[in-house]
Formats: sequence, structure tokens, C-alpha cells
Amino acid sequence: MPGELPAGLLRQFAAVVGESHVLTGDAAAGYAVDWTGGFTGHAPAVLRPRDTEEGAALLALCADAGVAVVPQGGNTGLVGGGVPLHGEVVLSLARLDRLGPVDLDAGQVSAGAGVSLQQVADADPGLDLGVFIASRHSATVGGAVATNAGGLRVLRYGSMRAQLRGIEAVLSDGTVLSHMSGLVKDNTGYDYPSLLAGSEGTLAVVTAARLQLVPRMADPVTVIVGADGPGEVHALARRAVREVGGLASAEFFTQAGLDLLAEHAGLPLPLRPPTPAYLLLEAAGPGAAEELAELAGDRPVAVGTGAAGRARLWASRERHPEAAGFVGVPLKLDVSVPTARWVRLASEVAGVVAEADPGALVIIYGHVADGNLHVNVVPGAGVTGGAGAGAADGRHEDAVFSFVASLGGSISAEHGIGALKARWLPLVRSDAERALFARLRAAFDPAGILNPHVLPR
Ligand code: 2HG
Ligand code: ZN
Repeated sequence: MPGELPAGLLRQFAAVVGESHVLTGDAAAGYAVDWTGGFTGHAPAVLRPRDTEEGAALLALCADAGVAVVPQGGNTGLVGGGVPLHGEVVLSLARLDRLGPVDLDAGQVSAGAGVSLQQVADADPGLDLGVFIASRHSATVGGAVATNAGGLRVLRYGSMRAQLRGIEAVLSDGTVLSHMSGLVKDNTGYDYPSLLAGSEGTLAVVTAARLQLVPRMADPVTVIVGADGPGEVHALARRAVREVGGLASAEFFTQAGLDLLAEHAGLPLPLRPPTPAYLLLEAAGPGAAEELAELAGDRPVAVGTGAAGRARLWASRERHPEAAGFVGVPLKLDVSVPTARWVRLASEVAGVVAEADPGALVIIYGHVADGNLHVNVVPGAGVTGGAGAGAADGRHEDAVFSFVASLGGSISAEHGIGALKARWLPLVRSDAERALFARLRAAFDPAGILNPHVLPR
């Protein structure tokens, strides 16, 4: 098969990690496909180092041999950034799973790349991880840093970059960079941990991170408010950001997504009768319940307190990534616009997709206070014939990304560019910016082996 590796190189890998951690053939197949099933590749080998030193030795071998490498964490990314689409070797960081003791003075913890976000969140009963995403049980620290994961509490705590107080990473030549002392103030040169956050495995392989934890919310209250459309959702969310002191989340979804989840997953509806759009708000602290009630006014509302009550409401939002998948393989378009244009985006994007493909299914939801919308598109769903029906041939991305760019937005709010969006980066990043990206990339990875097909070179 093309792309197979020389036996000598496989032996060198095995000398570093042991034969049982060099996976080939069927054992490697599970690492070559993503969660949506939309990205499938082939890995001639999957390498599973136990620690940073083994990872560094493996990378040095790959650089010497000119073999391309895709670093992989929990493989929960949605843009094909962790999948070997061009026959790359997969460097799985799953075994770098050491979670250090919590430093209670600083409220920080050091975690290996393979530690799940849930394990970090559980590290201390009084503390929590500020980044909260639906895939937190599988998503890992290394991948979340490398993609600068966002999620459901960004309005309060920022995305993964904002939690970083230090990083350990390996360059493609095997050099280990470590800056993990967790200083809050540290102006000693370039802030490369920040640069590695969101670099999608193209500059260095993140092997560990020093993370700032946040106080765990005490007695949070969750509400779902029914609304007549994106305009009302946005106006309410804007008021919530200003008026609800302990606000942590403001999430949008629609009845169309809930209908799919009810039909295919038996999910109970949060409100009866249903309304076209919903806003989920979560807040904690003194007066949170009253402030949320005041905001909801006489609109239909469901209230959840306690772990079970809140989880029941959150399911309506957190299960949305599954909804379109019941109909077909979804394109996951994660976009953001300046806040003032979010209503236009949310109201018009389905029409924009319909112009390109009248049969496409479009499900929208997202993080309204961040100007972020997830546009899940199943091409040609429901269309039984017609030229090109059902084809994921780029026209859906073209339509949505061009619309977003015309609104001054971004074609990736929180998932990254990956393989899915590389073609469209020029819509939102100038020639000068992309030239700088290329120079940075060459400086970090002169061998050009790190995730070569993610982000344009
Ligand atoms: C979310 O907010 C995630 O649920 C996933 O970012 C979004 O599946 C998606 O499109
Ligand atoms: Zn999201």
C-alpha cells in the first residue's frame, strides 16, 4: 500500500516506545477516522509515547526520515485536524495522562496532554476548569490547547488560551520546550504558549499544560427561555450579560434541532408548547435565580436547579451536535461575527445555504454571547434526485463562509481551520497575515512534518 513505512523505521519507533505501542493495520484504523465519520484517512503507523521524552525521540526520528506526523488527542475535533488524511503517522498523546497535584495557593494544576478535560475539572472539589465542552470526557488537554477549545462558558472564563499558565511542547526536531512554573506575571519575552494555543499541531506538539482553575460555581441555576426567533434570543442574552452578575452561559438552539433529537434520541422537549427558538442561561451566586426569573419575564421558561435538574435542561443544548448526524454526515461550520451582526447571521444563514443547495438540511445553534453560531449542514438531505444532490463539494462552505466574511466574521470561532477550512482561509486572513503564518511555521518546524495539511503552509 502506498505510504507504508520502511521496516527499519518501524523498528526504530519500536525501540523507543516498545512494539505494543507502534500500531499498524487494523489496530491503527480507529485513529484514522473522526467522530462525525466525515473524515477518514489512513495511518501507516500510530505511535503511542508514554512520556515527553519518548514523544521527542519519535518526532526526531520522523523529522530525520521526512515522515509527516498528525498529533492526536481525544480525536473529538470537528475539522479533520487530528486525522491522517494524507497517510501521515499519528502521534497519539493518550498515554501522557499524568495529572499533577492541585496547587491550592495558585489554584493551578499541571496536566499531561492525554488527561481529559473532565479529569482536570474533577481535580479539586472547590475548583473547576473554566473550559466546559460537551466532549469533555473524551477531549484532552493537549488537543484542547492545540485547538484553543472554547465551549459553553467562554463568556465568563474565556477559551483554553485564557486558562494557560504554562506549556510543555516538543518541536519537530525533538527539542523539548518547557515553561511550566505557572507565573501569573511573566514578561520575559515571547508568549509562545499563547501562540501554540490554536496552532492545531502545526508548530509543536503540546505534551503538557499548566492550567489556571476557577472557583467551582456554587448552586448554579439553569433556565431555558422560549423565544420567537434569533432576534429575541440575542436581545435577551445581551441583557443577561449586563444584568446577571453570575452569568456563565448563554446558549442558543432551535426547535428544528430539538425535533430531530426527540425523534431519533427520544429527548424530551424542555418546554411545552414548543417555541421557534430557545435561550439557555446559567448563572450562580446570590440573586442569580431572581435575576434570571426577572429576565425571562412572562416568557415560557423551564428552570433547573441541582445536578439532575440542570443536566436535564443542558441535554437539550449539549446534544445538538448529534442532531444533524441522524440525517446524514454533517458539515460542521463553526463561525462567528461581530455581536451586532449575529441576528442577521442566525436569521439568514439557512437561506444562504438553500440558494446553494435547496435540499440541504441546516441546523443552527451556538454561543450567542460570543457571536458564535454552529451551522450544521447535511448536503441535499431530503432531496431524492437532481444534479449534484447530496454532494459535499464545497458549495455549502463557499456559501456560508462568504456570507460570514461579508459580515466581518470568522470562518472558525472555536474549532480551528483543520483540513475542512484550509481552502477558505484567504477569505478572512490577508496575504500578509498568511505569509507571516508561513514564516512562523518554518521557524518552528523547518522539516515541515507537523500536520502539513492543516492550515495552509
Ligand atoms: C458545541 O458548541 C460544539 O456544541 C460542537 O462546539 C458544535 O457540533 C458542532 O457543530
Ligand atoms: Zn461550540
